Amino acid sequence: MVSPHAEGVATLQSMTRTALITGITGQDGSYLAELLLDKGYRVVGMTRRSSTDTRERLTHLGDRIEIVQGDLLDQASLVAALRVAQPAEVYNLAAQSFVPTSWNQPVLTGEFTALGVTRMLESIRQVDPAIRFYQASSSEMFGNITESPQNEGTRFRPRSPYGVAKVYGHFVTVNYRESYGMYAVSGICFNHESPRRGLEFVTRKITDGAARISLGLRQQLQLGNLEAHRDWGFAGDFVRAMWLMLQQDEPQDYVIATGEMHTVREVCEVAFSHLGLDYSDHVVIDESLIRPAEIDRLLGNPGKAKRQLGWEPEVSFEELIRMMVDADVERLRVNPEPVPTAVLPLPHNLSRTG
Ligand code: NDP
Ligand code: GDR
Repeated sequence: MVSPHAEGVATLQSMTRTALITGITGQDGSYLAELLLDKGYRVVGMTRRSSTDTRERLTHLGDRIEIVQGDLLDQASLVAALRVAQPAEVYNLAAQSFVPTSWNQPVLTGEFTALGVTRMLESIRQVDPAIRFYQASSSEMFGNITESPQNEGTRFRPRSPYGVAKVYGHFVTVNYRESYGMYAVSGICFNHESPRRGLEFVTRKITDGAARISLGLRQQLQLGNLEAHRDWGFAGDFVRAMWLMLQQDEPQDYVIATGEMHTVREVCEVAFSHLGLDYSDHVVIDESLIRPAEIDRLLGNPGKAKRQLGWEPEVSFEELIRMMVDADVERLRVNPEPVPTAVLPLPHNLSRTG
């Protein structure tokens, strides 16, 4: 952990700072906004125009945050957002973040998740190159792993259009740091989850499914590869690392992970047993959910973040899954909403959303 003194000093320094968060309506955006508000920041979130309200994860923050419109596809809107917000720090969390969708919409994924990073970096260079920049990089970049656990020096061999796009975003961030001396860093984050995780991602799909089954709202849960191994942590812990990365003397990239690996099957075991159920009575394998190119195992080595940032995760794997199950049971008890309409499978089984 960072020493109480160091954290206190950094908090004081940041009291009047403004942060611009892209992707503020997403899981991480909501936790990061909370963290920065607690530290005394003025928080401005960038959202794209939509015909429906996407700010569900932010309602509890009321008018404590400000919103500016902008889209990663439109550079002029990014320049305008920076001019209006005048941030000292930009956290670029916006992306097309669901891996299966990236096989169906590879070009759009590249536009958002790869070129969107360059558009934001160019906009910063134009408006105020002193702005500190955080890029949300991903363990998906490691793909077909060459060593385990993975660290900052491990080779990238991505296995999906999403992973490829994130590699581009990662290297262009490094490049702007090296080319222009900008404070631009990349957090190579392993999977992180929470009760606010999107319903199509596997942990939330399982905790929501187990909660529904326990309440008699459904009987079965369809899943893909139960043997996939991932290093899962709590999103609330991970956003602390993002902030710490922008408070250092020198800009550097860090792996953020728990250093523990579990299988999708273990997520099922913990979630269902927390509700007194046996997952094997309810989980069925749906071949269409198996990915065309799977990553079997990902395990991070957070040693550098621990040593240099004083960062450590505080929520264990079991605590995380139980927290998510409890939140889903509570939510569905109050409002037993129907299972969302399924998305029709397209050829090659590549379109199934969760
Ligand atoms: P989410 O999918 O929950 O949120 C993605 C956000 O990006 C949403 O706010 C979405 O807005 C926004 N967005 C998408 N496209 C655009 C666009 N063209 N212009 C502006 N905003 C856009 O992701 P997470 O919070 O889970 O993840 C945050 C970031 O971290 C992502 O970049 C993700 O790839 C990366 N990451 C996540 C990990 C995880 O385990 N959660 C691990 C490693 C990396 P809208 O509400 O309008 O859809
Ligand atoms: P991931 O997360 O692809 O790692 O990307 P996801 O939860 O979608 O999948 C994790 C693993 O679970 C297996 N799996 C299933 N996945 C989904 N979604 N639905 C299923 O039914 C299912 N059954 C088994 C998958 O095959 C996979 O192996 C997340 C995203 O947040 C990215 O944006 C981020 O970069 C990475 O984590 C790190």
